[in-house]
Amino acid sequence: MAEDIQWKKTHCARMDHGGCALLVGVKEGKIVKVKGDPEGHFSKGYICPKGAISPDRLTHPDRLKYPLRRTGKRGEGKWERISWEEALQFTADNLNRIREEHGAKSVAFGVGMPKGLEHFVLIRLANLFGSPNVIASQDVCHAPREITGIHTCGFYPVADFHHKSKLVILWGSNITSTNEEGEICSLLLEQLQDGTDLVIIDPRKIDLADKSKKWLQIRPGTDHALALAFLNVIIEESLYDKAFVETWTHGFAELSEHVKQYTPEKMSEVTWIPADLIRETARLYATTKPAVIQWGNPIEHTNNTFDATRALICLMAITGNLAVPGGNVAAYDPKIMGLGPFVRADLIPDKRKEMISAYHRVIPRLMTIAPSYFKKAILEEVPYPVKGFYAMCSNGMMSYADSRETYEAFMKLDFIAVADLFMTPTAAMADIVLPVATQFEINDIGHYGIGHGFIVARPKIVEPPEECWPDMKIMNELGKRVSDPGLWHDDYEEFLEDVVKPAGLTYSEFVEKGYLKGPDRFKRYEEKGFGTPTGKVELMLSTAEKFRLKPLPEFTALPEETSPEFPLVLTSSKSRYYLHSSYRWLDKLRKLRPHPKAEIHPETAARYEIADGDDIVIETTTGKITQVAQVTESVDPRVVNASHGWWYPEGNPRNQYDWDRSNLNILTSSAKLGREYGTPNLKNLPCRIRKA
Ligand SMILES: Nc1nc2c(c(=O)[nH]1)N[C@H]1C(S)=C(S)[C@@H](COP(=O)(O)OP(=O)(O)OC[C@H]3O[C@@H](n4cnc5c(=O)[nH]c(N)nc54)[C@H](O)[C@@H]3O)O[C@H]1N2
Ligand SMILES: Nc1nc2c(c(=O)[nH]1)N[C@H]1C(S)=C(S)[C@@H](COP(=O)(O)OP(=O)(O)OC[C@H]3O[C@@H](n4cnc5c(=O)[nH]c(N)nc54)[C@H](O)[C@@H]3O)O[C@H]1N2
Ligand code: SF4
Ligand SMILES: [Mo]
Repeated sequence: MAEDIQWKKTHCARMDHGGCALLVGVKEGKIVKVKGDPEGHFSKGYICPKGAISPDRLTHPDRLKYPLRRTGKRGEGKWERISWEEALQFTADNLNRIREEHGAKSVAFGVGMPKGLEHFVLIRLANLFGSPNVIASQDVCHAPREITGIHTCGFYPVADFHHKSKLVILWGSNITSTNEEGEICSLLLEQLQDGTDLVIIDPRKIDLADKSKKWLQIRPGTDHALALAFLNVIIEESLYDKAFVETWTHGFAELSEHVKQYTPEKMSEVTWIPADLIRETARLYATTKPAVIQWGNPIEHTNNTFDATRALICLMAITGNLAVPGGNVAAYDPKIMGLGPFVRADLIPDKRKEMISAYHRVIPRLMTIAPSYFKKAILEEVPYPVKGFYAMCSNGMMSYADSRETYEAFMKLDFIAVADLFMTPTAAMADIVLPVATQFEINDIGHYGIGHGFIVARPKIVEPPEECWPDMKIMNELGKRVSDPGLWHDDYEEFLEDVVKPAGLTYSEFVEKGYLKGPDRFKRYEEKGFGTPTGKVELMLSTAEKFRLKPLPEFTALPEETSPEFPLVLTSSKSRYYLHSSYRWLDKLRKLRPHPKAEIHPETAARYEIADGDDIVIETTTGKITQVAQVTESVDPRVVNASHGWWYPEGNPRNQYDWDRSNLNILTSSAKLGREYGTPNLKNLPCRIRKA
């Protein structure tokens, strides 16, 4: 039997940021097995349980297979099957009508976590349609790191796992569960085996804590305070890289003076980390070279994210760990098509001034709209009304902060089209639902535009079922009906050719190679300076006044005020078994993690008379939800670590599949946003719990 399995190579996708090289076994046109490819350049045979189960996404009986049009009231769960021709024309007619009545910018285009090349085809669709409004999760995902990086040192400093570091700090990054940015956790595990030291900064005792030299159990949402205390110690004790600081930084004197106030003792009260441990860790980071900070998502989950990311880059710089092998580096792309030409940014020159966020004066270079500002435009018509929405790869009902507000906003929209592979709470709110072909069923390119300097091939393995279309094809055909048809391809697969053509390759030649990686280049500043106005790392921002930014990173107060009524602190983390809101419908994954778990300490459980496995109500000033208590010593007694992304595919379709029962974002609010990125507080929320 094994003999008639044909093994094909591709890369994993859409279970996290993707990247592991896979061998996919096919028999009679069906995928029968998936395993890690030992020849994989980055992953060398690694595969996680999600990756192994990933073909089950394709064969679920309830998968969307035909275009659907709403027949009942919005959200009522009544649909009729229609043809693709009708679906495309109905969508195009609505988008064109709204553009005529209210202008192109009153149609917004939504994406979620970047999943594949369609992400950039969607931005192109928005540009060609004439709308400056692409709604994305960037406010809480990577924009703070990337764009603060560009303003501070001219590039996005990614962790270089391709060269050996003496010390790795996992700062709010649970890489063995999340494989962040496809920075394949196998590369890190290899280094650890090879003697690299590890420091963990996490409110939870994550798996790797046992392998770490130090674990700093930080109070959620206080990462900026900790980073400032590190700066204080390193500067006070003269542990910084003097030659680098003198030649290559701007504003060191001002930073030194400014961080004097953030003593380990004072910041210990804020962060709950003992002052001695702060001192020892700062010393360790400053004196071990090269040392790298793998910074995770939680540093982007409060309205202080600008301070946190600024302080972290200052740390990388003054310790001489910026742009060196095994440190935090600029990644250079291989010779492929640039993003600007791909999305036809030239066709929408006034985007910066016209986009919704221009009104809110977000940081320059953030080119997508934070969901909270998008909802303000729908509900309050500020700065202008938004009436239409085309969303793909995105489940805003679950992933945007303040879910009840999201519901209200979606109810108020004139027209919503959603492309997905399953009927999600967001798709359930649409007028038109478009069934997509996805990973293993489409030719795709991974990691384009992600900033890590490589792309991976994800060739198609099997045919999609029934009437499922690749997103790229849907948009290519819709695009011809809502914008100049001459700017779209005859065959959507030409988008793949466009990307790799500058490398002198066809898509199939690229597939043969498997991946393309840009050159390793270190200390490029020695030739050209840093890409900032001063040509140096701007510890103090020279553009602060011009862009109304803080010149120096600060700690002023906790993201949310403490309150006796809500005595516990809420945080969350991603599940190793799911991607955000996706795939709760897969039996094999559901068996591994059947419920949304909320971790609480045994003391806390005892205080509230809660037993392991009890349903508990978690409540903040914004709302309440139910999750399942998991009693564990891995969290502080003052902390609740809840699960994100939970809805129930088996739930009631008329209630959007019980979207409000366990959804973490019912508890978050978009009332208080960080000005630079429009980021809400997802961490450090005062909360209370009780047995349900
Ligand atoms: N409170 C809280 N909120 C958060 C976060 C958090 O930690 N806490 N995390 C934030 C982060 S980092 C992110 S990136 C966002 C993620 O938010 P989203 O991107 O909205 O969430 P996902 O579940 O990744 O994906 C959304 C949808 O994409 C669909 N999908 C999968 N593959 C395809 C495909 O090929 N084509 C199409 N059309 N659809 C597909 C899935 O079925 C799913 O319904 O959430 C953010 N929201
Ligand atoms: N399995 C899986 N993998 C994923 C995803 C997924 O949903 N599931 N999502 C993908 C996406 S879009 C992203 S952006 C990445 C995110 O990847 P990560 O950054 O690794 O994601 P998280 O799990 O949100 O947070 C990482 C760790 O931070 C800890 N933490 C919580 N609050 C705080 C805090 O306030 N400070 C600090 N220092 N630590 C804190 C959590 O306990 C957790 O262990 O993962 C990607 N990979
Ligand atoms: S770690 Fe991510 S890329 Fe690798 S197999 Fe698992 S889901 Fe796929
Ligand atoms: Mo993300």
